[in-house]
Amino acid sequence: MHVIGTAGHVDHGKSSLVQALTGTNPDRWLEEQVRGMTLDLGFAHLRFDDGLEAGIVDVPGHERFLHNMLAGAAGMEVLLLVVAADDGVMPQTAEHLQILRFLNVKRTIVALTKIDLLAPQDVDPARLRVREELQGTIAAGAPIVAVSAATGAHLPALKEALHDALVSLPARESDAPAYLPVDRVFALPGRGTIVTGTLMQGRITVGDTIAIAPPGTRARVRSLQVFGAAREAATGGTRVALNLPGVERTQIARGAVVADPSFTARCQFSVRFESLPEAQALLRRRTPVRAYIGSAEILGTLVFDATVRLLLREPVLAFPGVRFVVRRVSPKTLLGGGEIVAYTDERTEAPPSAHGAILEHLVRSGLEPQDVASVAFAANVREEIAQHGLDDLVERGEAVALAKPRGYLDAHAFAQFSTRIAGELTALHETEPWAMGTTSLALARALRVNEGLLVRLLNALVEDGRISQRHGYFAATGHQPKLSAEQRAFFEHHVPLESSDPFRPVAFDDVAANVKSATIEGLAKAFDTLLARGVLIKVGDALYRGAQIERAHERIEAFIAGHGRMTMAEFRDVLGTSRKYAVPLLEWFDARGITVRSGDYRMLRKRG
Ligand SMILES: Nc1nc2c(ncn2[C@@H]2O[C@H](COP(=O)(O)OP(=O)(O)OP(=O)(O)O)[C@@H](O)[C@H]2O)c(=O)[nH]1
Ligand SMILES: [Mg+2]
Repeated sequence: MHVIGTAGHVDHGKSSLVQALTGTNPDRWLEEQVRGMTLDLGFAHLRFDDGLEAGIVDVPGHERFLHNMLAGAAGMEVLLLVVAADDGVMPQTAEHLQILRFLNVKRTIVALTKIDLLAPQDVDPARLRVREELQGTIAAGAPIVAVSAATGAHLPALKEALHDALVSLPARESDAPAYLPVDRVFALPGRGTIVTGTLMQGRITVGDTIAIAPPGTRARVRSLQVFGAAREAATGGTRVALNLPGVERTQIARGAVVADPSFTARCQFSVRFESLPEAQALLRRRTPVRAYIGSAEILGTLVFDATVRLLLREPVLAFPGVRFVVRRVSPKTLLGGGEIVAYTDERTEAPPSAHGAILEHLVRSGLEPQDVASVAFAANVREEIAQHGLDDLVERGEAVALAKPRGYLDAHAFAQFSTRIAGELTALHETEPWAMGTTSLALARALRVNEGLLVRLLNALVEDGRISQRHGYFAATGHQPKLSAEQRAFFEHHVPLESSDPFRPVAFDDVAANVKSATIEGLAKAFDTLLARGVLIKVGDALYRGAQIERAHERIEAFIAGHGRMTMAEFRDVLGTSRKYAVPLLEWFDARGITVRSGDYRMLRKRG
C-alpha cells in the first residue's frame, strides 16, 4: 500500500479536496472546523472501485504549522499538490515543494482546484501559468487536473490520476525491519495507548515485540488496525494504528519511532546533505539546526568536515537511507536536506546520563558560562568526568567552550546570542557604514549584558569566524567601512597630498580640531576608521597618508640596499623633508621593526 500526501498554500482547498475524494473531513479538531483552517495533520482513506486503497495525509498550509506538515511529510510517496486556480503558486506551495524534494515523494499529481471560481475560458490559461510556476520543482511536468471540490467537477479524473500514480509505484520493502514514525498518540478507555503512523517499511504482526524510541522501551502489539478495521498484520506503505498496552500515554509522543527491536537510537550520523542554494550563506562549519527525521523534530548540529555529520541532542531511531530536512534554529529558515549514510557514534543507547545532566545544567544556565567545578557539582559527578563530558559535548557541537577563564555554554543559547549580535552589528553597519564596527562596551550597553561576559562571548564568536575583530572593533564578518562623499571630501581637503612636497605631513591636532568642529555626520568615527585601517597614520605630532609612509618605506629600502646603511641626514635628504619630521618618522620605522639602529646608522632589520 502507499500513502498520498497533500501539500499547498493555506486555504487553497487541500482539506476540502480530501473530503470530496474520501468523504472524510481530515480536519478532525473542533478548533480546525471552527476556524476553517488545518492546524495539524489529518488522515483519510481513499478506496478505488477496483479495490486499490491508499492512506491520505492532509497537511496544514499555514506557515505557522509547518512543523506539523514536516511531521507528516516523510511518509508521502504520492504528492497531491493542491493549487487554487484563482490564486496560483504561493509561498507555502513553493516551500512545501522544497521540503518534499528531500524526502520520499516518487509521483506528483497537481490538483488545480476551485475552478468553479473561474470563467470556463480562464481555466486553461490558469493551468498553463501553474505549469510554468512549477518549473524547477519536483512538480515540474506532473499531470495537472483541474477540479472543484465545491461542485465535484472532474473529481473522477483526479481520482484516476491518483490511481495511475499509485499502481506505477514500486512495492514497498516488506522484508526490511519494521520502521514506523509515530504521528499520533491517544488512549482509549479499557484499551490503553494507541499510536498511529505510516509503516515506512517492513511488517508488523499482532503479538510482535517492538521497540519504541524514545523512551527506549519495548512493547507487545496487542492489536492492529488499518483504516479502522482490525487486521492480523500490516506491511510497508500502510497507515497503521497499534494498540500498545503497558505503555503509558505520557511516555510516548509524536516523533517517537516504533520499530523492529534490532534497531537502536543514535545521536550521530554521517549524512549526504544538499543545501538549498539560497541557504548556502547561512551554513557554518558547525551549524545549529532543527532536524526533521521521520515525524520528529530534534535540535542538533550539522558539521561540515571531510564528511558532513548530523549530531543530535537526543537519540533518534534512524538508519542509512532515512531522509531528513533541516531548518535553522531561529529564524526557522529551510536550509536543506538529505539522507543518513552511516552511524558515527559507537554508542548504542542514549548518551551516558552524565551528559544529560551536564547539558541540562548548561541549558539552565543560559548565557552564564559554567566552569568545570560548577558543572561537576550540578551533575553530581567527579570533575574529571565532568571535564570529559564537557569535551565530548563541545566536540559534538552541543556546548561551546569559552577562554579566559575557561567556561562552558549551551550551544543553542550561544547560537541565539550570536544571531542577536549579528543582527545588532548588521543594523549598526547600515546606520554607520563608515565605522569600523563597535566596541564591546557599546555593544554591552545596547544588549544590556555585562561587558566582561560579553567580551568572552564575542571572542568565541570571532574564533568561530561568525564576526570579526579589528583594532578593538567588532564587526560583521566581511564588513568594509565606507566613507560618505562628504567625509571623503573633508579628508581630501584637510590631509592633502602636495606633489611639490610629497612627504609633507599635516599637524594631527589641526585635523582633529577640524573633525571636532565640522558638522559632517559621523566624521569622528570616519576619522577613527581611516586611522585604524592605516589610510591615515599618526607619527609623532604629524599626520601622514598611508601612501606617503609606503613610499618613504620604499625609499629607505632602496637606499640601504645600495649603500648598506643610512644616517638620519641621509634619510632626511632622501625624503626631501626636514629634521623635524625625519626624526620621528625614522623612529616610527624603528618601532615597526623595519629599520634597526646601530650607533648613528640605520640598517634594514633582517627578515625571518
Ligand atoms: N469555491 C470553492 N471553494 C473552495 C473549494 N475548495 C475549498 N474551498 C473553500 O476554500 C476554503 C479553504 O478550504 P480548505 O479545504 O480548508 O483549504 P486548505 O488548503 O485545507 O487550508 P489549510 O489546511 O488551512 O491550509 C474554504 O472556505 C473552502 O470552502 C472549491 O473547489 N471551490
Ligand atoms: Mg486544510
